[in-house]
Amino acid sequence: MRLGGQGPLGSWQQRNADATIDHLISNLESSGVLDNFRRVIGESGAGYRGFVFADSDLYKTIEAVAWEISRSGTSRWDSWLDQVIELVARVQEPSGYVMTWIQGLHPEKRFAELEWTHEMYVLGHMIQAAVALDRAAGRDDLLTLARAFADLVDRRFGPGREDGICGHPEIETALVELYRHTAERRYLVLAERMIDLRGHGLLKVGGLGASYFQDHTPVRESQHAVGHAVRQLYLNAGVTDVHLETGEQALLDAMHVQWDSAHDRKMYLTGAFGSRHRDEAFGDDYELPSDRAYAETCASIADVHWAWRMLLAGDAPARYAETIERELHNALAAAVGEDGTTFFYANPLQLRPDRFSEENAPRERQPWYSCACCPPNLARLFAQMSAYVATSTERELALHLHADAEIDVPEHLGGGTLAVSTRYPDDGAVHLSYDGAAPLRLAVRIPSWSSRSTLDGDPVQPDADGYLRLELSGSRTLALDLTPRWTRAHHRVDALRGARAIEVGPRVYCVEQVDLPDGVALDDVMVAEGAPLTIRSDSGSPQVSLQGTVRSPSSAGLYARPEHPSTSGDDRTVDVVAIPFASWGNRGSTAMRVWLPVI
Ligand code: FUB
Ligand code: ZN
Repeated sequence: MRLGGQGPLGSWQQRNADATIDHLISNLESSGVLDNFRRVIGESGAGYRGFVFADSDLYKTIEAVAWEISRSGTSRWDSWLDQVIELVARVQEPSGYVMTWIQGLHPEKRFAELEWTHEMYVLGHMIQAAVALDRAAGRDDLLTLARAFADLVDRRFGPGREDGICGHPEIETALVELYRHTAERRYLVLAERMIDLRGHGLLKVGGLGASYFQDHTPVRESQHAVGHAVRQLYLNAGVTDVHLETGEQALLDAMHVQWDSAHDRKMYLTGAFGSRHRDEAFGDDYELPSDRAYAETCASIADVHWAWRMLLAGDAPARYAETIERELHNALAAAVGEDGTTFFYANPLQLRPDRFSEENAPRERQPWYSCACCPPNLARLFAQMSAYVATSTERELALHLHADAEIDVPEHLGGGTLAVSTRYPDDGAVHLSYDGAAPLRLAVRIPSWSSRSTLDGDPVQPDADGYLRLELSGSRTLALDLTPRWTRAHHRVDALRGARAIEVGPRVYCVEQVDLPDGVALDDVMVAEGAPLTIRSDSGSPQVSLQGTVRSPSSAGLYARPEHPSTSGDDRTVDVVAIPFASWGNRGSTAMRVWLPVI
């Protein structure tokens, strides 16, 4: 499976390889992540730098390199891998333990403050990197180290031993993958045990409350996505993984309840999560402020992981694929600058002109953060993205994401190559061609927003599950409907009442100050209900043009009696251009908004 360069997914992968990975590697050095390892073995005199979980930045970067090796076969980073894996090996204790914050700074806290120390979180990332490297490059040196650490955790916290869970879920999904990779069932048992133990108040919660760590209620009884958003979503990925391996229905039932909570009541239009800066947390149902959205990049990545596992669980693949698509083309696309070396940590849907920069929520993308979880997380996701495009069953090949790609068709479905040629979502035409001897049984997802889809010009309707089934031989062209559309929010979302957003295909659009005439403030621009939207695709991603109204605020001040007019009466029209949210903030620090007030 190879992504091509005509569409964004393939271009993001190329940018990741050309710019992002080297940028990460140089920041691992300058931010002290590698020195943290060296100081444990006396090879650096520098003090510990970064957050307690800084080791995970290295492991995520190794994972990104691993998936890039599997994509392109590059050996460009082989000697870097040799060096850093050898460094980790020297830092690792004979017991298997390796975690530089504990070893170098707080040995007394080893496994003693699991709510904060992130030891198992770091191990989770180490495992994921190690499995990726063995799969991608056939090198198992990191895997040997990761297994030694995992075995230590198993000896200490495995069945019949001490009860312990990590304050930050992540190890659960990693352990299931380690089980899949090694066929050692005890890793699956350990993952399941950690899920069973959660929700019984094992963590000493301090002022945050147990829900911050999802330790307030047993997983199988949980009703709401709550607390720290990344933790909840990684946990859900792990729970779904355990269900996929054990088949336990109660876990999947709980995940359906969680899914509805997170996606039907707490997800931003852009596929972002976490409406509170405080505790980096989910808000209440329908609490979705655009300007104060925290919307951490890692939360959308975690949700991609979870959604993919829900898709594999089999019940409603189109729903999960469409969610992944929303996240990739909006929140996650916007989280990286065109340069591939600057990143957003928080992804609000509105930037006011005078909004100050906060830590983790700056006005502009930054090359790095003191809490640097997001940049390497993006890199590993982009490097791995081809894995999310298609699946196969005994019966058919299912195309979940529309992406320029070449897909190796499994032998039992006829072998050969399915070529998907498309500029989607810049263009709705998806050309499918298959070179096998017999027709390929293909299921292609038709997105819910595509109201008039055609195949070779003839109207088509998907089956009830959202997939169009065809027997493909030779070439055919599916055309998805990219007519721009208005979107409203549920009436309970107070922050969005009286506002509309523009969407085109899977993309959410926004308006930036830089596209408005001089003297027009973005926050004074309003739109008429149902105003006509015109797509313009001169070059690059299509823009949407429309007519708006510039409202001159009345002199009544911030609050006034309802009968007092809110405008000074000299409203005027203005030409408005909307661009994909994915590319906002690439032309300087300018005001931006997704939701436009209706006049
Ligand atoms: O705690 C590890 C990571 O740091 C979390 O996932 C992010 O939200 C950030 O707090
Ligand atoms: Zn993050």
